[in-house]
Amino acid sequence: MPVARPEASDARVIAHVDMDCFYVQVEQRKQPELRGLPSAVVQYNEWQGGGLIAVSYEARKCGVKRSMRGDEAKAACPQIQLVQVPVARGKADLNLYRSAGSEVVSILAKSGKCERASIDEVYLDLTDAAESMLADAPPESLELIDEEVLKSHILGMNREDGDDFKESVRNWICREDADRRDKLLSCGIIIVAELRKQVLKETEFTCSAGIAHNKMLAKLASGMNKPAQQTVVPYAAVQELLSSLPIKKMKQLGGKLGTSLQTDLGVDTVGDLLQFSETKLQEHYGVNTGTWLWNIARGISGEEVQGRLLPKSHGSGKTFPGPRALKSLSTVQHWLNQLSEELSERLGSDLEQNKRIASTLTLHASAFRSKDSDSHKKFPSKSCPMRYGVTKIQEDAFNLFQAALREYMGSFGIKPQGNKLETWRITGLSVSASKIVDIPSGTSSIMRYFQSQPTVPSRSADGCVQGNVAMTASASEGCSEQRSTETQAAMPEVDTGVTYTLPNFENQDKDIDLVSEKDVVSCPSNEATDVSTQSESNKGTQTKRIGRKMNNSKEKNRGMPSIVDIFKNYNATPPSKQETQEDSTVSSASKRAKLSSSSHNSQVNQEVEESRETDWGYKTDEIDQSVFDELPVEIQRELRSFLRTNKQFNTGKSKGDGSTSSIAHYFPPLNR
Ligand code: TTP
Repeated sequence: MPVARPEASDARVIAHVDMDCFYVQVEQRKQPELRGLPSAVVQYNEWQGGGLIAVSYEARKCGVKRSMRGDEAKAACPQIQLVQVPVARGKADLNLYRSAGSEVVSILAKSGKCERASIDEVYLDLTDAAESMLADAPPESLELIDEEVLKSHILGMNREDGDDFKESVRNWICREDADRRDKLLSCGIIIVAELRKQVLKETEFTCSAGIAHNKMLAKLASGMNKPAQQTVVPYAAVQELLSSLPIKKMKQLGGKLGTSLQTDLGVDTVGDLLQFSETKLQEHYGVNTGTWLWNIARGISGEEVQGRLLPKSHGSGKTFPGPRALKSLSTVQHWLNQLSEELSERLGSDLEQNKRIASTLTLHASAFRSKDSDSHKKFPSKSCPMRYGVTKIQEDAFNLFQAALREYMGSFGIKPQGNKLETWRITGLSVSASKIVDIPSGTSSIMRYFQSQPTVPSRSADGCVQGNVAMTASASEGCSEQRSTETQAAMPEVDTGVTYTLPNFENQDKDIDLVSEKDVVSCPSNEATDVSTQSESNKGTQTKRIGRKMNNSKEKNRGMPSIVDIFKNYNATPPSKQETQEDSTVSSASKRAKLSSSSHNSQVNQEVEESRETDWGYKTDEIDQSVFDELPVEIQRELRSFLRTNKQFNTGKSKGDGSTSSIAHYFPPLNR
């Protein structure tokens, strides 16, 4: 079967770097006496020695597997050292591993475009670096080639019997007659070997890598020779690699789509797909999926390495297997509170360190119904706009859960807590924050910042969120993936901290590995679900919120809340330490915004007005003029007139004395 020539992207040099038995290495760095010993990281000790989540290569040699419990691992390998994963709030605390992953990312990111794909995986686009090397110091001109380079596994490399392995690698890398693609790959091999050595030197961690012309092939290759090795896929070796690759081993084909390919089309390996035309695959699986399948059969993937060092979403999850399944609303709420607390903490750090905010909160759960013939019915995932502050996240997460539960139970109805006829059990819960965006500088950021604080969703008598439950494309995040529910179920606990991009599929429901369905529970006062459309969606709401105080100039802004209204209701006094710890700093702003939003109650408004003098925590005459340069003219005008009525406002030039205050000072989260 002829293989179509890939696009120009085959001249790219992409690496996938994957840490070896990562959590074990992190623990070994903490306790160096564990190095070289069979060891594993476990969660929980109370049942059969806890579940293994990471296993050292020494322990793997003794037959220890990740699927085992601690007791089983000890039976298989009596000398195994089990290290308990850190625990906080009754669940695994992965912060140690997350920051160890960040150390690695910061080293790798110096080499080119870098995408953090998970807690311990990174993609690098090394094309520019490889091209520079090829131009300045091509491999054949090098007198000395590092040993680490010579240990590389090059797929399809010809080697006569008896040829020295390293010598063969050297010859392959230094071929003068190689085509440009292979020459670029050779440069990639040298660069990646150097990077891996650097990572080892600076972090004490070993990693493995795949080097190829695209992300898909690089990822496949990185797992082929572990630990501490690198594997290369030259263009000429692609067909052979894919012809023997079981279809289910391919990313995104481990679920229903892979099963369908096996049973409906009799496809066992990725290479088997070559026998089907693009049209045929499209007929079966839709246009996008069909084309994607046709491409992967040929090793073609146009997926770009995204310059992203930070996670695309944050999540906190926990599973409750077997007898630990949750069966009452109060225990669900307890765990949602713990998970929300962790999520809020991470959102707070992200805001503080990276000036990023998340726009969507999503609740996922796995469940079963005890008296159910349709026990495989999925528990629906629900999303709503993100409100910062731990109590708000807890409240929203629980509301989302109840809305989802109501839908899940359908005609069964939700049995009240304590009722003996309870018909549901929760085996996994997770809350995640997605659609994370940078806070842009300037006023619009401030407006969006406040606009993203919707009012509290109202509740019905049964405590469920009111509003239409509707599937929206914006909430389904077709391009992002978190560890699938299947994976979560296999894991004692899951960190859903990092997401990465998938191709867009037309028939998402064909593959269980893809994003699970997500509905949006519309919060009555703010139905925005997408950052880009959020301000549009908020117009009505915001107009209502401040309607009582609108003047003509505000009306020109059609629904934009006046910055004066925000300031009026905003306590700029830095939050106390206690507040900072317990509640993201956004919450104090949010509390004010919320107060404003519920200002239909004139008494509340009156109180706000009365307390303004005391709440207003900075001296208006200390505001630097330059602050206003960041604002649009009409807002500058509005704000000036407000300040004039309160204090004498100096309309002169900026102080320019170095003590310049910034607008950020009035917004503690930005300031801190
Ligand atoms: P992996 O990269 O899948 O595995 P690993 O680094 O332990 O081992 P390998 O050398 O084979 O790549 O996962 C990275 C870390 O994520 C792992 O050390 C522990 C954690 N993890 C879980 O907590 N649960 C899981 O189910 C998986 C797969 C990983």
